[in-house]
Amino acid sequence: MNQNTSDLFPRDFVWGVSTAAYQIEGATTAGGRGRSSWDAFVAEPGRITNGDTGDTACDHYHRYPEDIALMKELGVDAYRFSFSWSRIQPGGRGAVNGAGLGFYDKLVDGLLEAGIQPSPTLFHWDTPLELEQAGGWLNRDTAERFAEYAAVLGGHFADRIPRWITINEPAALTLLGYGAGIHAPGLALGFDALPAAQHLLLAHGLGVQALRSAGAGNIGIANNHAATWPASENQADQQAAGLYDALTNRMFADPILTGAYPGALTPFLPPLPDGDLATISVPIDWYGVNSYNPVLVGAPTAGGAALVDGHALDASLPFELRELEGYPRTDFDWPVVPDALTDLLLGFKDRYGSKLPPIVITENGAAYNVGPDDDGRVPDVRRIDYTNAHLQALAAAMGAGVDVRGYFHWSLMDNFEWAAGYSQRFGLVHIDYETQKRTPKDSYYWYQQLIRSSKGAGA
Ligand code: IFM
Repeated sequence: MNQNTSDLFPRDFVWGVSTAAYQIEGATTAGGRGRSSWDAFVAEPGRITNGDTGDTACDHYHRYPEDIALMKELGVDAYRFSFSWSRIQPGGRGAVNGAGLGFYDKLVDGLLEAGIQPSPTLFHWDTPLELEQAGGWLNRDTAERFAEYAAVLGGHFADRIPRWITINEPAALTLLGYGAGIHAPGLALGFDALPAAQHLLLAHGLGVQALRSAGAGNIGIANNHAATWPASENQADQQAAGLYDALTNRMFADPILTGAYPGALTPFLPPLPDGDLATISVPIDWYGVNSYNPVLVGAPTAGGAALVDGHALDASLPFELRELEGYPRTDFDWPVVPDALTDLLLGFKDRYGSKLPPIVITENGAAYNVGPDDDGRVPDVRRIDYTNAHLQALAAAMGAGVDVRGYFHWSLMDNFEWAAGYSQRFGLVHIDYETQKRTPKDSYYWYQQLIRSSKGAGA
């Protein structure tokens, strides 16, 4: 199985794993780190399953050498992590915190010594709290502050970092954080959340410019995408699915790749200042796709509710997520539909044509909550099946002409899954949160073998 799947990828394909700062680092008060929107959000009662917080998480801040060793053994080419803005600029602006940069110096140097390409995301949702309290991403100033932060990171790391990602999943932050109130900062503004999208887009464009001015190259963004299927042929369902697609898939991709918003969103968007779209669509070197599963969308039904991971959204929304029946489900209740990844990528090729740069899969994976058995082994065979099937679906898209350069599995290790706390395990490495013991799962060894075979190194 491994051998066959690995044969489908070119020798220079980049194999990686992904994580994010707030989800793994812990040590939220160490080294002069400031508070972030997520520190404040998790402290609000009822926000997170079991009242979990990222205070300790995987204690990666202290255990990063062990985690680098695990990645070296795994054989990945690249590691996607994120910088915590609050470690670098505790208040989100101005003076740089040397201890914060120092942590990432050690991480980056350790990765380079291990032969792993550091591939950081500048911002993965943990907005410095002072900026959040000043309006966060609803405030245009946050985009300017992000540019300043990007310049700091570019200036410090350009000569050591071979691949950069500006922002992770701005659509998720806009819609879940400002639209639905499920993520930090917990605002349920509905369509009034959309200025946050504009400012995140602007931040991306300004960030690309700041990184390039500092000498950094090979820059992309990691956007979340789901193949969006209308619930039926009827016009109301088609329209609802079209709007959902515009909001979740096209609100960021279209302006970045084509310099224009999808027409369906115009009624909801405040006018943009002149020049913003040119900044937003500044060329990138590759486009990152985070994708897990497709969605089935229909027109709202009486008494129906749009659901995201068990959270009911505002019932007055002009669309509704429907149950995709007939597919296996992960333990997070996400449908497993590998072909949807092929579908999604072919859709990208059709929609954006020559405007689409090479793609990198910056996240893909699944939550299966399997722990060690009596022999200490973690037999997470469903993760292996999920990943294998998605890699085959990816290869099918590549075979049909989509230029994909790399795959980063989400995630290296179990971690803090946002509103779901520690209840969902996405890792190739199991974390015992009591002891912080790391146990590579069967999927880790499977991925290791796949990478070796793909590089022609055999068993
Ligand atoms: O854990 C998240 C990650 O932070 C962003 N993309 C989706 C993952 C799984 O939900």
